[in-house]
Amino acid sequence: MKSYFFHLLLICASLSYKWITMRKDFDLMLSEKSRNVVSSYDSIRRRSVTQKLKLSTNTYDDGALEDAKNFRNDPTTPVKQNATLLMLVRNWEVQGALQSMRSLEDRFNKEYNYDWTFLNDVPFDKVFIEATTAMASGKTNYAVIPKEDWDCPEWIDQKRFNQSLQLMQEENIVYGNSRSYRNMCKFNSGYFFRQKVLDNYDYYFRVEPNVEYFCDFPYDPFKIMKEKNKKYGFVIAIYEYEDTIPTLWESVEEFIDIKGDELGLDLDNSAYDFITDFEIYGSNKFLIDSNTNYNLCHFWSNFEVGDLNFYRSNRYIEFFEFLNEKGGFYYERWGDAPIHTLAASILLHRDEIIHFDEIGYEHAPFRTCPRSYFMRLSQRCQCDYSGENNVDIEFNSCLSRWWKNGSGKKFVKEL
Ligand SMILES: Nc1nc2c(ncn2[C@@H]2O[C@H](COP(=O)(O)OP(=O)(O)O)[C@@H](O)[C@H]2O)c(=O)[nH]1
Ligand SMILES: *[C@@H]1O[C@H](CO)[C@@H](O)[C@H](O)[C@H]1NC(C)=O
Ligand SMILES: *[C@@H]1O[C@H](CO)[C@@H](O)[C@H](O)[C@H]1NC(C)=O
Ligand SMILES: *[C@@H]1O[C@H](CO)[C@@H](O)[C@H](O)[C@H]1NC(C)=O
Ligand SMILES: [Mg+2]
Repeated sequence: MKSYFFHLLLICASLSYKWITMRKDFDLMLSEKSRNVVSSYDSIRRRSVTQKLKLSTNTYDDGALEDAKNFRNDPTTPVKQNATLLMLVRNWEVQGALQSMRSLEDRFNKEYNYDWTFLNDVPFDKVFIEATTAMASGKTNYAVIPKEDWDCPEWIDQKRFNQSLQLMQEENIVYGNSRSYRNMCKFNSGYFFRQKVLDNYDYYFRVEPNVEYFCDFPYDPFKIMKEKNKKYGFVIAIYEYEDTIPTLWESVEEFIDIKGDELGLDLDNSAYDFITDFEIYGSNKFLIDSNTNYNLCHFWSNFEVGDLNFYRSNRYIEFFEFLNEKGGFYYERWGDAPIHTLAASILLHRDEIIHFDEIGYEHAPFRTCPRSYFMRLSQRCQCDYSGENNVDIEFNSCLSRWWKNGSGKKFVKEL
């Protein structure tokens, strides 16, 4: 009994000795590892290339603001494109607007100082104007939308409209009972680009309240649009709720039949296959619940960078007016996301649409965060790339369809 106890003691002692030495090796290993990390990422930090300050609004250094001013006057400050950041927003959303601005300014615009343009169906109040002007690094524009570009048109049958609101409410369709949401969707589909305040610009970058940009922008998206001749840029593509657009696709097919030749549409070189391909592939066996030949894929338009001249074109205006006359913005609840997507996929060459792979972004409930470890480090990303809210390769994302049928990833097409 005694020797058994003694043995046990010995075993314990030797085990804890072993544990202590292991622990010591581990610490050594760790510090060596972290030393390696420190030096191997020096190139990413670009300390030797640029001395410029990483200004963030939570800085405690008063002097930082002075340095930032110097940086802005630096003659090497990047060239600006003919573009504006654009937000349609309500006065009471001011905090959400500031949150989005803070994020985009720090991650991108503080180096470029692009103008901000704010649109509203009622006049902006003083609090909104002062707070957003203070937050912006560039000039700010505020414009009120004319009633005829916003309100429900007179030719809409109010009785039928009322019934539709009622029915969609009963079916629990998101914003199904909202009149103003319909005005907003119609405005964003057919009128935003006709606002006088935008006449001075070629490109817009749509921003919504309460969104977040997770990474430093590695480039100016406007410059990419201009130099690569892109007309529409997106980051997230998902499936639309069919209940909001029951007759949209048949209207689009009718438009193609009636106007296609006259407008010289070239569906073979467009992204038509992106919106009509139903093939299930990869590991995501997602059954698309569509009753038409439209697979319901749409670019999530709360983020978009676009060429205003595309919307101003005869093609787009004809497309919009044709659909508007159907009344679906009110009798159904057509969103601007499927409208922009269908237009871009039918009216443009597929190479004129770009997926901005490097931009981390969130509009609840979905986000996109770069999967590449290197990219996340080099762009100082702060986002969780795992989990199902990072939609890119989840079942409800259309991104793999874009890779396959857009101008996207070649290797997927070669499978
Ligand atoms: N001025 C104004 N902006 C609106 C109105 N309704 C929506 N918006 C804006 O339109 C965009 C989309 O609306 P939001 O409520 O975010 O819809 P969701 O993103 O589809 O859930 C946001 O930028 C809103 O601020 C409205 O009645 N008036
Ligand atoms: C539609 O509904 C509104 C508000 O509920 C009501 O004021 C209006 O009279 C209704 N119009 C018709 C034609 O039913
Ligand atoms: C910017 O774009 C608008 C609209 O296309 C155009 O009228 C204007 O001349 C452009 N400005 C510059 C400086 O190129
Ligand atoms: C789209 O994808 C389908 C299915 O993989 C393929 O047959 C078709 O050729 C693709 N179209 C384009 C334009 O890439
Ligand atoms: Mg929103």
